[in-house]
Amino acid sequence: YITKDSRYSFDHVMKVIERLRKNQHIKALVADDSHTSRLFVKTLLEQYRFNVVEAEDGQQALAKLEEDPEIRLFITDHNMPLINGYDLVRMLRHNNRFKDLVVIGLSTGHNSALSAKFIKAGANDFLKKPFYHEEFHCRITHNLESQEMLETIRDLANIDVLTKLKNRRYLFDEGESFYQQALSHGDGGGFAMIDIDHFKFVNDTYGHMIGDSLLELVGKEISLAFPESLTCRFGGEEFCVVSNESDDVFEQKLVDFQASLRTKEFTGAKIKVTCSIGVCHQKQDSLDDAVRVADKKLYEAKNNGRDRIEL
Ligand code: GH3
Ligand code: MG
Ligand code: MG
Ligand code: MG
Repeated sequence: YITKDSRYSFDHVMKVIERLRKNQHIKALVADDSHTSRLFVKTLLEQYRFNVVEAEDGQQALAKLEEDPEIRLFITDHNMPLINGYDLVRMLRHNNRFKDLVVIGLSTGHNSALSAKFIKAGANDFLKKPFYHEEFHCRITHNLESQEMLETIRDLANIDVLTKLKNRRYLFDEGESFYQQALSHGDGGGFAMIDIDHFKFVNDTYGHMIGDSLLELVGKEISLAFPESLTCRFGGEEFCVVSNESDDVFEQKLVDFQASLRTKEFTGAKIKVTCSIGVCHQKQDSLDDAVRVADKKLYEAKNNGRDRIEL
């Protein structure tokens, strides 16, 4: 893959080395009923430093993908017993869990419509056997890099840069389905809005940089306090939590969080802060409604003296 072609620049070689370094952390699954074919692809992938697992038929491949979320690259033959490669790709693409899996189809060149079928079904790419090794490498690298770029862009769009919590955009795009799912699981579906008290005072007294690092630290505390929930930075010094736990468990966690925040000293300046919390107690039809209710409760918590929870 660094061929004898002398036109390759130093930059190109460095890029290849960087790619090989990343590949070490990527688990690839090779599905092929032919032992020889499977071994051949596996050996090639191992030369590129991938961590390779194998499947002998479509059903085994599906089982391995379902049980191992670390598999990020899937190279599949078409003609296999139990489930063929094309049907397998269609099944995977109907499951949101596998939306980030890079899938490359492989087959002998008899059926010229097969590559289009694979790609229409959602495969990232397709190669006819036998293939030129360097083309195999280029296509895999190209598809992995596109996928990685997509994930970076998605993170940039959904994650708050300062606190690394999900942002408001994510809350309104994806939060609704999280909320509905939580509601459907028995007594989940709590929602809380958390606002730091007198945060303007922190900025005015210690400066915006310290204010920023305090927001970062509070964000970290929130993600630690509600690991099962969807935690977001709603904006400014306001955070929110969509819970999929029962009301009792959620409310206890809110009480504990508020109490622990009271005792913490943040940054080198040993700043202490408190927060007010508004909780949407009754289940609402939509996340928008839950936000509205919790916001009103938060306003009450502020009016009733701050550093308190209103249910
Ligand atoms: P209250 O107890 O009523 O919530 O008072 P407060 O001062 O926390 O609320 P207010 O809404 O008056 O002020 C919020 C402040 O948060 C003002 C704004 O400058 C600051 N803020 C918002 N976003 C950021 C940020 O990203 N970094 C920093 N350092 N400050 C921020
Ligand atoms: Mg086969
Ligand atoms: Mg505030
Ligand atoms: Mg506020």
